[in-house]
Amino acid sequence: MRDPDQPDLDAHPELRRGWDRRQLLRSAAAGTALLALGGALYRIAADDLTRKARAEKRTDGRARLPPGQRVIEKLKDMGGDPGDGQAKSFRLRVHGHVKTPYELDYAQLLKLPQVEQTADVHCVTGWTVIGALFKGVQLATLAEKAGVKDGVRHVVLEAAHGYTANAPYAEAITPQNLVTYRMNGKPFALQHGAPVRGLIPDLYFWKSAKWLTGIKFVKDDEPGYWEVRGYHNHADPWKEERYA
Ligand SMILES: Nc1nc2c(c(=O)[nH]1)N[C@H]1C(S)=C(S)[C@@H](COP(=O)(O)O)O[C@H]1N2
Ligand SMILES: [Mo]
Repeated sequence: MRDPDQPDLDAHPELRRGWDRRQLLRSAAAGTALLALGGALYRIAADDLTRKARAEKRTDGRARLPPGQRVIEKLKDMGGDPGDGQAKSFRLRVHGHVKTPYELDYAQLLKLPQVEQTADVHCVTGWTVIGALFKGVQLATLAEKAGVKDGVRHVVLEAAHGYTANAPYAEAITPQNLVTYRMNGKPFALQHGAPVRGLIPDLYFWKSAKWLTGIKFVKDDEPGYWEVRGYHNHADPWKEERYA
């Protein structure tokens, strides 16, 4: 059917250029509106997730969403100095104040007891990703295999190019803390820590070292990369322990 606005272009061919141009502008404007709508839909979905998470409680009684956080739909790439990302060159050194230090390659890591569990992660910049499925090995399993000695109070996650993050030993060996190589069934992209990253979900996300190379158990605390740069040593999102 003819657009009711369209002039009779057969009778008035001189109007064609103007009309075509008007159509072009119209469709461009429609495209812009669609893009804006796409962005708006994305925001509405995230706002819904935020509202829903705010209304929920965790099984430990804490609010699902820590104060000052907003839910987004996928991890943001927060940068850092990447490792080579390759499973074949991956080595994890488990050491420190332990009876039996050891090193694992990727295949050996996969031979240890594996767990798969959902977790929420909270970035200090204010975004949260909820309900992601992570697969890996519990820090507790690695600790047990090393035979952690008396007096150990802290764990240091070590990563490529000297990045480190510290956590209290007692909080690191609870079941939700992993070295992980799958998120929602997929390997981590390089920028998200491939092939293996740490996961300490109940502390701010900078504690979850990407491009993991080692786990060190220590008696005396060793504040990590961000902890010596003004960020809180403990980093509990529910207490908003963002900065020192
Ligand atoms: N090795 C390493 N791990 C790191 C970082 C880093 O710079 N280097 N950044 C941390 C910070 S500040 C955050 S918020 C998360 C971000 O992870 P993502 O980029 O996968 O979202 O990784 C953490 N792990
Ligand atoms: Mo961060």
